[in-house]
Amino acid sequence: MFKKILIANRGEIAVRVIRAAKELGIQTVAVYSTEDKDSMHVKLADEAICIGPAEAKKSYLHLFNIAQAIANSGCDAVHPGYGFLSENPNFVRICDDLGVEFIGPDAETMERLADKAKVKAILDENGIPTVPGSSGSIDDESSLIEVANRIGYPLLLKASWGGGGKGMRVVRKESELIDSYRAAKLEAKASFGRDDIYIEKFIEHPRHIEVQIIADEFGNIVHIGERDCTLQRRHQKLLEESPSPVLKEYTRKKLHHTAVEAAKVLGYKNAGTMEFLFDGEDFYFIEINTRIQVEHPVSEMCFGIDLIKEQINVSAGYELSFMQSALKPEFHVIECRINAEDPDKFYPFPGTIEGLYIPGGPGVRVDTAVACGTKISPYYDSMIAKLIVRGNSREEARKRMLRCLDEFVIEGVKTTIPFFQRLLTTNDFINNNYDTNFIDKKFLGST
Ligand code: MV4
Repeated sequence: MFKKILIANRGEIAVRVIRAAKELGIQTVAVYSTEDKDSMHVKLADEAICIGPAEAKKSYLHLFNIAQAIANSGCDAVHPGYGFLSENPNFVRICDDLGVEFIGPDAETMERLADKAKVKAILDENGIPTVPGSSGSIDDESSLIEVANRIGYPLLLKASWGGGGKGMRVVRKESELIDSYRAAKLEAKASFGRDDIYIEKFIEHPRHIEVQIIADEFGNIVHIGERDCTLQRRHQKLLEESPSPVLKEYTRKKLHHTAVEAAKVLGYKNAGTMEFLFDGEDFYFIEINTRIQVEHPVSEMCFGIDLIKEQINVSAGYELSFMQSALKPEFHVIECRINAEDPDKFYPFPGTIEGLYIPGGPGVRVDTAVACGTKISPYYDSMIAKLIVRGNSREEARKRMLRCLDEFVIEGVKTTIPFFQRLLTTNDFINNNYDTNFIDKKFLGST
């Protein structure tokens, strides 16, 4: 087993990884920007190394500074968390060159799977259902028109190397196609440095459902159920739950099986997530995430496992600690992302936490790195805490979440708590009557 892990991240995910490592008897090294010198992840780690000033580009994203910290720390493994360098194959190669294990997929796999158009084409050839669209990226404007006519409108242009909705354009009629294509290309180039675009049929009212998988080096691949992440705002997830309240048992089993098959086809190792769109009847693969995600605790609480420990285990070359047959979803779980934001406009609202009471009690988990006096920095994302609750039914989990939101006290900054209190009491949430457009179109429009 590893002796010392460096955590190349900050905030609640750094704390989460430090806790898992400690329980495994592994020493921990935090890295931090000057802005974060008093943060919880620095306090909780056995050692801490400063990697630069506040701006992420000069610290948490700075390959050379982090490489130096890795070399100086004497660690034998690195956990990247999510965001920052977690999906950067060059960072994985740096770890390789330094002789330390990157906790995640290997560099070649990470790079190969970053091309979403390519991944879809490969899965399609192997019988995995994907959204109808182009096979790979579109090379020129004449094939664009040809493919668009074959698929039909409305359609969606997506950046092959993209994420977060950047470089995405809905096209409703042929007259808009070329202009939208050129605009998507420019946006993709500016955001990701590559302007490859692919086309999909636009699914107007999907649910966004993802399947957690984890694979070891012995060929064992298991799924840890699905997470319904339909409730988003500007491609930022707000609330996630498991199991998805809209899947019938037959479809759910087929979805899980499909996710595991896709992981096999792609030769995937370590923890990953297969994202699907569900249109009420069928599901379609859209992309794979090669990192641990923000919402991983939803699956952990549903199944009673520890995904970070399993990631560390399989990266160290051990077998997964459980088989598929041992995994049973035991609870309904809901997670709310509590952000320091103006709850009506969803603008970041940095400031200092002057007062804090964190809810507790049975079936409650709060992943956070804040305490009284913590400054929510404008330099990083505005998430203060993940509030995760479980119940024996969706209704019990919903009521427990409302109880916890009521208990939660965060003074000094505005938060998304009031938003969730309204959301969780609307009939559309209670009755599962929503799709990915819900927050943008209906919910905020009516308040
Ligand atoms: C889609 C889609 C509908 N049809 N693809 C958005 C981010 C990326 N992870 C996948 N996304 C979507 N892809 C097709 N073919 C709907 C979404 C989508 C979405 C779109 C608009 C506004 C909010 C959204 C939230 C989740 C997913």
